Amino acid sequence: MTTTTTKIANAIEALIEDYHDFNASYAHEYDSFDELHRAVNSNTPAVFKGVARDWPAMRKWDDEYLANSVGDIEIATTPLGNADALVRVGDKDLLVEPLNQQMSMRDFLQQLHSKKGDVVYLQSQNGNLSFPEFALLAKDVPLSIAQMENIMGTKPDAVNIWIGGSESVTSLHHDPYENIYVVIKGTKTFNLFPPVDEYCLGFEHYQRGKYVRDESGELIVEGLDGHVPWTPIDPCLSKEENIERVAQFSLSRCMTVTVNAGDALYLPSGWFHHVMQDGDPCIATNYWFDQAYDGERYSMRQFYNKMINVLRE
Ligand SMILES: O=C(O)CCC(=O)C(=O)O
Repeated sequence: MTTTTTKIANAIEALIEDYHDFNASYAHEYDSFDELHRAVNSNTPAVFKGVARDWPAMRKWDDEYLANSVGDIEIATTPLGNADALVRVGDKDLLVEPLNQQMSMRDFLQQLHSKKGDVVYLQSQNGNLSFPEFALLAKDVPLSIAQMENIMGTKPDAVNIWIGGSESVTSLHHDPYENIYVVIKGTKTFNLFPPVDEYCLGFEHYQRGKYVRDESGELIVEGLDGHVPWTPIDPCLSKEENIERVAQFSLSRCMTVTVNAGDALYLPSGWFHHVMQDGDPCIATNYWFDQAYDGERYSMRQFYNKMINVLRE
């Protein structure tokens, strides 16, 4: 490192330390969305207890109702529950997308409960709750969160439904959305890192890949063109193991938040999240509101990202 890059690295490390000194390492809890503006203003995660308690979905969404209300759907299929995750192929890691398969809701639930063979996860992340195949389920949840609409001044960009089991884990990533994530059945556990910890996560460019079936029906990885930035950090490993992967990880601080059925998590834009689940099945809906681009936050994050890239060159 030159003197200048050492000075930049020192300044970034001081920034991370300051952030962790001034911010709680736990998510605040509230009883209603009336306090949502506090969390959104400070861009910090918060749990809203029992806010979905009276949603019809909470009492209606059992297997039989789901199977009778929904026809064919697109399901992410992987060998180990690792959709959009790094997979070692030969001597390198690829960022591998799941195989998307059409199946009926009934077959999907059966496969999910069997815990045998391929791991299936309804996680299409494309605003699926507004699609015709989910029209009946969409009547059982609000199609927006009024308090968030007031704060953001817009409707959600996407409303998604997620149905999975404990084998499925969502690897560490971040999104440009303000996220209201509501658990209907089961439990979700989020491992969260603030945007300032980007420096600690050691993003690198990985070749893209996808799961396909070979002639025997086995899921295998096929390489794709193009590379994407991704982090090798895996919160399921110990801190020491992650530090071996990225030395700067020692400066990071993980906030672990458990969200139970009937509760909602406000997951602020730009926060890195790794998600695990329990429940047979675990069901959630989430509301993605586009992040704000005015003010300083977005521009400062772009600048920070560029500074980190300078250190990597
Ligand atoms: O529930 C999950 O598995 C992932 C959720 C997620 O990544 C998101 O809401 O942005």
